[in-house]
Amino acid sequence: MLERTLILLKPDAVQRGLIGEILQRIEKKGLQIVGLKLRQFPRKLVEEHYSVHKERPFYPKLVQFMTSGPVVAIAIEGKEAIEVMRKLIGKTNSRQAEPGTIRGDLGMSFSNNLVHGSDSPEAAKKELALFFSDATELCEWTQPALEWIYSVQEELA
Ligand code: IDP
Ligand code: MG
Repeated sequence: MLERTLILLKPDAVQRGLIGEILQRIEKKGLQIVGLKLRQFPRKLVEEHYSVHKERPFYPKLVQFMTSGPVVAIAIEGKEAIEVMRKLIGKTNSRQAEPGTIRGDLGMSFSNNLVHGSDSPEAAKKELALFFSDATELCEWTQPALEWIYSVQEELA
């Protein structure tokens, strides 16, 4: 019943020294990190990741931005992790994103909006396979606080 999602800390988050701040928000929420790496990802991989936006006017600049420096790729696990992370991240345009969200608290830009989060189970599956193609990079483990983060009887039955 636990779900996985792919999160990227975009080059602006890395360059602005916000890796720790954003990871802390994810951990504090009670989501579990099952994969984590920092890398300047190849253009081909980024193009494939954003292929749904291929025809959009912002696509070339988006690919350029996402390959301009190191990115942190994170595999996250939790109940309804995809939706929970999308809420934590906030609206795409950081200026419109609600206070309390990552984009709402930390950003001012539409394009340089700090974080990517998969938007559906299909997207999560595809994106996790792209960024963690080697399954040994993902760890199977159970956080000790799991039964305090959730009600075991109500939520993890
Ligand atoms: P999302 O990241 O909130 O899911 P998407 O619509 O999937 O937003 O767009 C992917 C990324 O492309 C955004 O996070 C943002 O960096 C960039 N982007 C999307 N729409 C625009 C736009 O209208 N102007 C500039 N950048 C955009
Ligand atoms: Mg998207």
